[in-house]
Amino acid sequence: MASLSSFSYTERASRRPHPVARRFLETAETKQSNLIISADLTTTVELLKCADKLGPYIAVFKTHIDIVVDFGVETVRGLKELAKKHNFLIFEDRKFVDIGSTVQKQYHGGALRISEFADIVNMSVLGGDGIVEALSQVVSAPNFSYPDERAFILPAEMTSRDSLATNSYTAKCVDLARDHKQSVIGFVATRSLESVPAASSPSKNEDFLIFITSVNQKSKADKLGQQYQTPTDAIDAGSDFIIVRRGIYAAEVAGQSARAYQKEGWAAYLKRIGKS
Ligand code: 6AU
Repeated sequence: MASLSSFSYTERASRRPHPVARRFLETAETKQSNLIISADLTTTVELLKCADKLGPYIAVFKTHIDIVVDFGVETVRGLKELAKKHNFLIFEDRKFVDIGSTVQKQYHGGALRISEFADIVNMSVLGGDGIVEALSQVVSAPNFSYPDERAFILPAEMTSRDSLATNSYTAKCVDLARDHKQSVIGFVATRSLESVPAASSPSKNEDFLIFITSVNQKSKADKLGQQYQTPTDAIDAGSDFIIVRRGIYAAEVAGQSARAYQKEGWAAYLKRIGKS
């Protein structure tokens, strides 16, 4: 994978990556934010309140839509309106993991209406490449039509202690992404995946986005095996977007905390591209 982490988001966007990747890069640059808030909230009111309050500081709003107890039309409408109002993208952290024909129904047209509101959603490739193929087919079908294109990312590593998503699994994710670059735009990982010994070689203009989760300014771990790194360490490790949940919620004033994460993530990015 060619190293593009020393280029600015704008430069990378201009190299004609996948249209969804381009929107992520352009949004980050416009908002001077590589911050993703992980909104693990369980009611529509809480979810929308969080999106409205933290919207100004973030590039992306990450949902776990299957934990919203009163999910419905209003949830989807509210998320879409707020995404427009604050110019952020939506990442549904659904981690699909079933056979192809099942995930097609879970993603498009199911009760959670994921294809309707999520710019990206992630999937685990535990069952092989059928899942990637299945979801790629959905978004490239002629009758699949939304104003903006959709794409997928692969959790290639996990931040929990003793994760099994390592070595050959991580390498397989890179190979699958290369085989499906018309729909896969990046990885959830703990670092840049450039040095992963994949079976395939990087293509010329390859630019997969790296989303590093489990980012926290103060904590190093939780009691259930979660392991953290700071925003600066995450960006230095090759992250394009940092995902934060408890680091922001745990603060007394979530808006101020989100601003602090935004600032640290952006400063680390400017340093990485040699502009600070
Ligand atoms: O900052 P936290 O620990 O409160 O929350 C981290 C968020 C949660 C997890 O479901 C998610 O990031 N996550 C993921 C994702 C985004 O796929 C992968 C992973 O390896 N670790 C992890 O925590 O919403």
